[in-house]
Amino acid sequence: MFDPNCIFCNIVEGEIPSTKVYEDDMCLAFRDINPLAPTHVLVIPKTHIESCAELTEEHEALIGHIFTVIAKIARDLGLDNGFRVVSNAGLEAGQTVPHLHFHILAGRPMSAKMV
Ligand code: DGP
Repeated sequence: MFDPNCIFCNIVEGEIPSTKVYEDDMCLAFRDINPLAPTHVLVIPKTHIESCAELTEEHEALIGHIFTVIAKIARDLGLDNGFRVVSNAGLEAGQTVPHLHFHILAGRPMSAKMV
């Protein structure tokens, strides 16, 4: 579903430009506009889901697919030394864009939380 007021839905539609890393029928990956690590990619479902707190059994295939895509992106970008995957849900987690997204972060030591 498309939410016209959602930044990431508008990125999916091409109304807002992004630097794409990967795209298929179900998901899109693009560079974060405000990178917090040398590699900082966001992977989102094309359909509007507010956060991982909204997920139900009907989304299991989609989320499984997204993690397969995350592994592919990590291989394609050569993240051989490791990477972190983060998904913030809700205000207290610091979620700023209410469209489910998975941060992929790599390229510097990340012992402390930073997204
Ligand atoms: P979060 O705090 O988990 O909701 O992270 C949202 C991320 O989305 C944040 O790291 C910045 C990124 N972001 C916000 N607006 C845009 C945009 O218009 N383009 C891109 N590429 N990234 C965006």
